[in-house]
Amino acid sequence: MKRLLITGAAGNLGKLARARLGHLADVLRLSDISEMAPAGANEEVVQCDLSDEAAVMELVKDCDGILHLGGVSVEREWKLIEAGNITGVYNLYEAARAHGMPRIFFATSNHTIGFYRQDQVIDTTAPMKPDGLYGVSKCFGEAMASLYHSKFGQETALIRIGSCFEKPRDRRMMATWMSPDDFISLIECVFRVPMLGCPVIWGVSDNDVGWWDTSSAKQIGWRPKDNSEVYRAEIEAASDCPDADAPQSMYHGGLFTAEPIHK
Ligand code: NAI
Ligand code: 15L
Repeated sequence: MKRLLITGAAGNLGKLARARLGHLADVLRLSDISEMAPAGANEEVVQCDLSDEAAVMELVKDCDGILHLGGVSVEREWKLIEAGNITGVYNLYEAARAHGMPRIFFATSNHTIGFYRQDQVIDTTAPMKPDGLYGVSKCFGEAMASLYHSKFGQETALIRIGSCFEKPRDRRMMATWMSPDDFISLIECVFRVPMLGCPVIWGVSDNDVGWWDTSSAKQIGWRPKDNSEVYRAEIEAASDCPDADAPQSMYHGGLFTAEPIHK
């Protein structure tokens, strides 16, 4: 494609995508509310608050694909979540509609379903059970994608990311971890598959343990290759096993389920 927009480019996954996705487009347009490293070859850097409707309209212009990673990524006070993940998502979808409906990779989250218990295996049709306001905002994003697909034909991959870090960081992430390499190959599949539609796909590696039926990934030809099991000894040596009734042992969303409503 000619131009791929990456929102959230100053964030953890945005920096990774910037470093590794140059081959997907002639130009990467990088955007965030925070400062980013200056533009390199074949890059454009546009600082922009997703809640600024006019700025987002301009940002999306001339883009053929959108890797939407921007927004609040953890539990925070409502005002911040509303700006980035509610108003921001509305602005993004409206801008996409006005500018030829570029395909969207939408970084949604396991926190849309965080209150399922870890003894329950679910697929993407399970009713949402968000574990906080952040999770609720991602449910909103999934609903917006569904609406714009049904009404206008806008294509979105709703990627419910588990935990995408260099390595799993605790025992829960043995089930939720997605490796950086698997994340990159997932983005490649989303932008290369001829027909996308609006599928929900778990963003998780090929871990031995897991709570999500990952079969929907097949429809875009994505096969994760990594497995958290190689880190088990390291993870188990680093901390005691939490009690069976601790949130991180009980729920898919782990400690997010125990967060207060932040004011
Ligand atoms: P991050 O917090 O490092 O990056 C998010 C970026 O969005 C930040 O650079 C921030 O400045 C920017 N942002 C926040 N509010 C904004 C606004 N109003 N306007 C413009 N930019 C704004 O998060 P990370 O880890 O890179 O995650 C990327 C995406 O993936 C997020 O949407 C997150 O919810 C989602 N995700 C990530 C997971 C992970 O394991 N890293 C797990 C599940 C979902
Ligand atoms: C998320 O949605 C967060 O963005 C990320 O920081 C992790 O905490 C992840 O979920 C997780 O559940 O481990």
